[in-house]
Amino acid sequence: MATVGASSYKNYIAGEWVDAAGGDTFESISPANGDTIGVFPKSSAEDVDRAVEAAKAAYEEWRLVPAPKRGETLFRFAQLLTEEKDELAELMAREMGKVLPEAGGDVQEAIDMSFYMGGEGRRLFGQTTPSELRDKFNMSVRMPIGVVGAITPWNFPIAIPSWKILPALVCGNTVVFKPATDTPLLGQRFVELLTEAGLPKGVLNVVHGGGGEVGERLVRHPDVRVISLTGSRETGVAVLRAAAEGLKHVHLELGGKNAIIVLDDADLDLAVEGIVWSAFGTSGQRCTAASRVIVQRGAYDQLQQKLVAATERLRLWEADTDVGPVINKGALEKIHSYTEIGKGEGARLLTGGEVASGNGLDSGFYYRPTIFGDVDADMRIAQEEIFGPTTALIPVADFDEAIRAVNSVKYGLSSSIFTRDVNKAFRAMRDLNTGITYINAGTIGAEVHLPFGGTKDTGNGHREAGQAALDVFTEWTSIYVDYSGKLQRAQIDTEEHPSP
Ligand code: UN1
Repeated sequence: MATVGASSYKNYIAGEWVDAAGGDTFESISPANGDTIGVFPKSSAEDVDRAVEAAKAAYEEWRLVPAPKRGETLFRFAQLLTEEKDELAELMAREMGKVLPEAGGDVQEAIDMSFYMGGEGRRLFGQTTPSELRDKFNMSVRMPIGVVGAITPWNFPIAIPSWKILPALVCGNTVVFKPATDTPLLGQRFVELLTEAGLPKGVLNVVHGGGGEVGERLVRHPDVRVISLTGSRETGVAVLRAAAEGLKHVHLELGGKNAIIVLDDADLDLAVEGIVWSAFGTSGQRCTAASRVIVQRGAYDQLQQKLVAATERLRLWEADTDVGPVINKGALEKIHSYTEIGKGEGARLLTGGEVASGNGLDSGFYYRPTIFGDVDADMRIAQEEIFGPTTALIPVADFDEAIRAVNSVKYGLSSSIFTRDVNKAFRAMRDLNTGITYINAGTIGAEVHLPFGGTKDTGNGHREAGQAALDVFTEWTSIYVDYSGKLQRAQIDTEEHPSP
């Protein structure tokens, strides 16, 4: 694997690559082997202020570019991403630790989003509707809002920026982007390619650095009208509080504690494949990862045995890796602390439960795929987000208890049910309180043209992706055109009902 070398990178503000005003830097480290990927500006409020000023100035022109033309920039971006897909996937494997096929999927998601949102440039539909008065025309039109602050996580370092930045741009907003400090080079490449696709100066700016300085200032800056954040519940609450005084639009995509239900009548081999993919794909570091498996007692023993066997076949070392490292040392420690918590709560550790070493893994942050059995639905390992390759098997008596268990957590992102009973499948679609539900598939793998997001503490009622994303990045203007040539007062000068 080629080494990137510790090159230095800069912020991108008003079309110029610039160092942080304070001159501080931080390093991006590969979770696979500890290599330094690059050195990045550790920015402060001053850098954010400059970027917001640039975005604010660029907005006045960008909002007037016809939306289909804004969309064409996204089509070019999709093309560039396609050309660079392999290079980006390899970089992602190094900087974030995702295994190559999944890294390719992450980039593909951004390509799909770019085509989808590029097409929105020719839709952005509003409504026309009859007036209650004669010779009057009514319509509602989507309008851009202004400067958007996009704060993105490291787990989908190309896909998630695309979910926020592309709809923001096609709607006519300008953007200040703060990529995660664990994946700044991927954020940088994202901005370079989008710039190459033809964005005017100032329309997209990137400011590297931590949430405490860069994120905090973005959220509080009076000229930032919209904040879109994917992160933890705690960060989401802090952002909402900080944004309250400025009455900003805040879109939050937060935690998950997603569950797969396996009923007695399920195809168990299919269920096992779905669980392995959902629990251990991306080393369990997806908001949609399945960290609970709720199994009807009749299937429990067989499912447990098949699942443990399939999990123990997963490979962690370099060639043909199935499961990559977790993002950093802190994550490794947190994941292991939950193993201790699970043991302490009386759950049965069936496999894993330790840091993986040997085979060249010691210089990275690898954790063995971990399964707990005989877990109660109210244990901490079944309630709290772990964000690692750990899942909990929860035995239940029947369908109703399974639904209650899924809904017993504070989050509501993704859920799934394996059953051959169509009636139960439809009841599950109605009764599972999550923003995403799968039937006979795992909990991961959302497609870009459907709304993405969750209920309860997973967010604050918004969705990204699909048409729903447009609601985050536009405001409605209702327009009334009176062509009667006289004053017509709504609700007063309307006609009587014609008599029958
Ligand atoms: C996330 O983990 O924040 O549904 C996003 C999926 C992906 C997106 C996950 N397409 O698994």
